[in-house]
Amino acid sequence: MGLALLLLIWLITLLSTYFFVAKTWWLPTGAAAAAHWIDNQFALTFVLMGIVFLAAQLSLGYLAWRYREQPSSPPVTYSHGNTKLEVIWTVLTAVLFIGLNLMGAPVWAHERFAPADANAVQVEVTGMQFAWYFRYPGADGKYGKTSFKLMDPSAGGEAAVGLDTADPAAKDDVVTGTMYLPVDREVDLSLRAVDVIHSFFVPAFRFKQDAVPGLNIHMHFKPTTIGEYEIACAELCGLGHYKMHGKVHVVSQEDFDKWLAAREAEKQSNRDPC
Ligand SMILES: [Cu+2]
Repeated sequence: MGLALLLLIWLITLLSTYFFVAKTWWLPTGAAAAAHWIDNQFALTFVLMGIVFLAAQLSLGYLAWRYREQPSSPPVTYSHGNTKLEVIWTVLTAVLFIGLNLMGAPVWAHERFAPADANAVQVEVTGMQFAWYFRYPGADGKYGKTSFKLMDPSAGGEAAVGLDTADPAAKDDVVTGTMYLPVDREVDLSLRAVDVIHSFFVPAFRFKQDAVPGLNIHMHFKPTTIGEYEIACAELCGLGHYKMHGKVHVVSQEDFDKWLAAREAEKQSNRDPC
């Protein structure tokens, strides 16, 4: 029985370690400026935790076999444990976790607390059950007013985000269902939610942030590779959560300007039918 336990524990341990080493299920290639920092931190965390995991599970298997019941085994006695060992592994664990946190904090804080580049492109992202909308402030660089009283998710587009069309600053705001971003330019993101908490997650950018009703959360990041990437909602937000995804197209500055101008023209022609 002791031997069977040892083999079973070692088998589970080595099999689960294999999937991490072989990277069977892994992150997509990083496509944002902070991706390599986050990947390095991720790898370091996995290696350190992997060593602890292997050492703990392999010893567990060994000890289950080493102290198996035998005809010569003495009667069981109560053991208090070893205070010194407990103190040592608690301190080591604390050093490991606090150390990893301190190492990761600068990148995390930079995206949130440092201001975005002066030439950053402004995009507002609004999450609602179960879609994402993206708003660009237009030529004036100013977002028009929005109001929760005007929000009508069933109408989609501008009405869904509650745009106040009477506000002059709203006249050139463009609201779309697909996100376009210029490559190698920082994105000054404003995150909002209409109904419940959603989470804006772009795995390729290593970017994830909750969108909370009543809050306007500012963050920034910089896409570095032209391509098409998936946006997912990473917060269980209701029955349709599984289909709450979108696309972000990272294109050249020229293509971005063309795309935005076309959306702007589309909006103006819808507004003044003649
Ligand atoms: Cu959601």
